[in-house]
Amino acid sequence: MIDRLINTMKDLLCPPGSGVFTVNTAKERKAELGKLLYPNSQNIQDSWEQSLEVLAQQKVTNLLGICSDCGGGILRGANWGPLFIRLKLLETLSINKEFFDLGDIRVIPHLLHDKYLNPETLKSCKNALYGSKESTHSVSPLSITEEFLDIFYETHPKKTIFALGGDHSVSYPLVKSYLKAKKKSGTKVGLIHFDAHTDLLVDRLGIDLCFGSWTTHILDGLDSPTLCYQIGIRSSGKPKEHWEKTFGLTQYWSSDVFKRGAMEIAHEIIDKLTVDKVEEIYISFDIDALDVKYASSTGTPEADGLEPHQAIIIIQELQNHFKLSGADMVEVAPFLRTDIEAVTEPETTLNSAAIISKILIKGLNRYGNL
Ligand SMILES: [Mn+2]
Repeated sequence: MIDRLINTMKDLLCPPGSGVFTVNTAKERKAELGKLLYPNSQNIQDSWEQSLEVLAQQKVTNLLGICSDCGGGILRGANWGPLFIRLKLLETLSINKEFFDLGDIRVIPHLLHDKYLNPETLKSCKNALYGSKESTHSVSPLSITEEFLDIFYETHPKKTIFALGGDHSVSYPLVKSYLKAKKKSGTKVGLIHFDAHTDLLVDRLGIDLCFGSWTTHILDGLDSPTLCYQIGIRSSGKPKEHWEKTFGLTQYWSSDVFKRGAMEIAHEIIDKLTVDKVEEIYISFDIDALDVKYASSTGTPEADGLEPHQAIIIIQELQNHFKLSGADMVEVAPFLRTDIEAVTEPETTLNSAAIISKILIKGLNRYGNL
């Protein structure tokens, strides 16, 4: 079982920071990350493959990069999130001992999900990724992520994943596999979704799994949509009541957080999840939940958003009451920026993402990962 997982990882994943298919772009940054993760290595591919052999014994959470922005569609560039956020985590926050790096999902940047592909394209992409047209592996980033995580959780049901996106569509396979695993172990879970947007379209121009529609389709996997809480919403064509009535979830818009305070909101969610007998939670964090002052290097920056400390209070209070057993940080696009006075980008956005990622990683490590 463990061998099967490691062999699958060698097929479906690549070394940390290598998920964007490129020859020269950001070459120095990749080398820098390689040095930080494998200090004495002559060959990153070999060092990464060797490191996978000790996965089973690791007691910390597992970091997974998904460099896909094919599910985005306004300004792309979140494919660079995993490389840049890792560097920030390691260089500024020095937390290399607090996570085990699984590497990045292999990404064909033109693909989203295998269900959108015809048989010829599937075959030629299988050939490109795995050297055989007859391979049984998936080829699109969302499909590969789900395939990998299903085997990961089957092999190690108590281990946790902290994922770096990618546009927000990557949370669809991340949360889907997580929910399947939790259902199997009989664990009741809630989903906490930080975002400026609801991501509750049924489809966008006919595509059902994208950054604007992933939440709609993940609700089916929860015991009840009432176990989903969205925080930080402010850019929406329809009022809160519409979304709550249509989908059955609960929203705290960023104006609610400013009016009532982060602590009060956190405790209202905690009380409701407690009544519903939830044991564990997943937190999906779209960086645009934060105000544009703290996060402008993203595809759809929005004003009037959360202050980082408000998000942190809510995350920490939730972690004090429920086991955090899955989390992601998405939509950080370091090559994008909005010109705002006195804000240096992408450093500001990367710092915000790294600080919140660190809190999520510590939360995931709190109850062990074995
Ligand atoms: Mn989102």
